[in-house]
Parts: sequence; structure tokens; C-alpha cells
Amino acid sequence: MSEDLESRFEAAVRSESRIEPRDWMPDGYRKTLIRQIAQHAHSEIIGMQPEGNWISRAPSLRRKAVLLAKVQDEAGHGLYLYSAAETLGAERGDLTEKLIAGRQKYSSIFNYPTLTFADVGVIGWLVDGAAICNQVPLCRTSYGPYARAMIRVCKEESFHQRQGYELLATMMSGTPAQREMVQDAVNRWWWPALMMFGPPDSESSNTERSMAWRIKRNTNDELRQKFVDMSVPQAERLGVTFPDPELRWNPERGHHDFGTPDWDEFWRVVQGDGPCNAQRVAHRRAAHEDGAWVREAATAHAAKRARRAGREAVA
Ligand code: FAQ
Repeated sequence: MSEDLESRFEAAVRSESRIEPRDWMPDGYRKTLIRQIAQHAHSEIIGMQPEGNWISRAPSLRRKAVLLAKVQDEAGHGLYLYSAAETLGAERGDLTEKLIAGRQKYSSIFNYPTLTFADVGVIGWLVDGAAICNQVPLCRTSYGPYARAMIRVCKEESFHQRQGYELLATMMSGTPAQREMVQDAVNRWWWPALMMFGPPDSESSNTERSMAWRIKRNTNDELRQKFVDMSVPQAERLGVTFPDPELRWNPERGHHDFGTPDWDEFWRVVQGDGPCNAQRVAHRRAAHEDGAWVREAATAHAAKRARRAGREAVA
């Protein structure tokens, strides 16, 4: 019986059908999805902090409205993703507890500080750009609720990337000080953006299994290369350079060659020792604790409605 289920599952994955919440799935598949989707959801929620830092100091009403909308979109992405994780049997409260206890990861990129308003533009351009590169293939991931969430998320991320690029293009047509600010932000975010794709394939413990299950559709290195190739002409158009002396077009490969990110730094950040890890998690913990009364009120209201519905059904 279980062999039957397993071969039906494997056949569905091979034929590009979607696996849905009530379908049988191997334990490892469920666990891998919960791990990846939870990490992704946490990244969206923690990812609100670096840019949120600039909402009260945006240079104009227009920039403030755009930034507010973007940060709210990230909250929405977190919520779709927690919902997708719940269809696998995870509980949102439990995932949040694990995040604030440091037992679940979120993207390394959000552990770097946003020092100037140019960082807002560079996050839109490079961080959302990397997120799109990684997430467009996830629209074809084998688990239905995750794939469907990704379609909407990617549409919104495209808007985020454009607003970042437009902000930077505006600053680049401004004063020398503004142009310097943009270049400085690019210098600080370029390498962390490359690290978003995860460790090199040779050190990636999950890629092979996740690709066989079609949870991941590309390896970390494939997506990193795609991102570099996509970003170089955009940087040229903008008038900025990337801080990598090894970056150059390789006509034989038909791709850009580029230097090696500092993987020691990456692992330090992932293990909690980045410039802002403690601050990000402490902020999330405080927000969770401050929101306890809202959760209690909402649960009490839901319980009251359920009791009333029960009484009406009996009557
Ligand atoms: N940061 O075996 P792999 C966004 C961990 S959303 C921290 O290669 P995998 C939107 C990994 O968990 C950004 N940890 O792992 C936005 C694993 O540890 P584990 C988030 C990382 O899962 C924009 C270990 O290293 N996007 O930016 C990272 O096959 C602006 C070994 O790695 C997603 O989550 C990292 N960068 O591949 C929001 C997309 N990389 O769990 C606000 C979905 C790896 O075994 C503002 N996720 N690790 O203990 C994925 O595609 C994959 O999970 C990867 C990693 C590609 C991130």
C-alpha cells in the first residue's frame, strides 16, 4: 500500500502535476517544504525591518507612500507563506516561536544595516531582484499552495524592483553626493545579495533532494549566475559599478565570470553573528509580545462566534 502511494507521488512529481495538501506525501518532502516555506515567510517578515527603518525619514510624501506600500506587501507575502506552511500541518504560532528562539532561519540579507536612503533603492533593485530570480522558478514548484502563493508574490516583487531602480535612477541624475551615496550602497549590498542564493552547490546540503522532488527548480549557483548576468547591464545603464575586480563577460561561457563571495562571512551571518541579527530578532520578539492582546482578543471573538453558531444550530 505505502509503495503504491509512494510511486503515485513520484509519478505526479515527474509529470509536473501539483501535490495538494490532502495528497499523500513522504515525510521528508513535507519537512523540507515546511523548512523552506517557514524560512521564506520569516524572511518576508524580518525583511520589513531594514526598509521600515526609513519610513519616517523618507525624503518626500511620494517616496514615503511607495515605501509604505512596499513594506506592507512584504507583510502580505509573509502571511500567504505562513498559510501555505499551515496546509502542511505546521502552526503559525509555533513557527514564530521557533524564529524568535533562533531555531529557524531567515535570509542572511536582512542582517545588514540600512545606512542611507540609497539603501532603500538598492534593496528594491538588488534584493528584490535576487528574490525574483529565485522565486520565479518557484511558481513551478511541485507543491500547489506554495506555487500559487509565488505567482502573486512575484508580481509584487517586480513592482518592488522597479521602484528601487527608479529611485536610484533619480538619485543618479542628482548631485555628486547623491551619486556617491548610491555607489556606496551598491558596494555594501552586492556581495550579501549574491549570498541570498545560498551556499555554493558543492556545500548545499538540500539542493539535490529538493530538486529531485521539484521543490527547487534550479541550483543555487545557477540562479546566482543568472542574477549576475541580469544585473550587469542594469548597473551599466544606471552608471554604477559592482565591487568585484573579477567581474567580466566570458564569451566562451556566454556568462559573466565573477569573484567568490566571502562564504565564511555568510555562515557567520546564518549562524546568528551578522551585524544586525540580535537587533532583528529582538525587534520581532518585542512585536510578537506587544501583539499578544490582539491574538487573545481575536481568538476570544472567534470562540464566541463558534459558541453562538453552535447554539443556533441546536435551536
Ligand atoms: N540565508 O542546502 P541549502 C525576499 C541555509 S525573500 C540564511 O542550499 P536550501 C523578499 C539553508 O536554510 C528572501 N540561510 O538550502 C524581500 C540550509 O540550512 P538548513 C528569502 C540560508 O533551502 C525582499 C543551509 O543554509 N527567500 O528577499 C541561506 O536548499 C526585500 C544550506 O543551504 C527564500 O527563502 C540564506 N541566504 O536553499 C523581503 C526563497 N541560504 O535549513 C523584504 C525560498 C541557505 O538545512 C525586502 N528559499 N541557507 O538548516 C529557497 O529558495 C532556498 O531555501 C534557498 C536555500 C535558495 C534560500
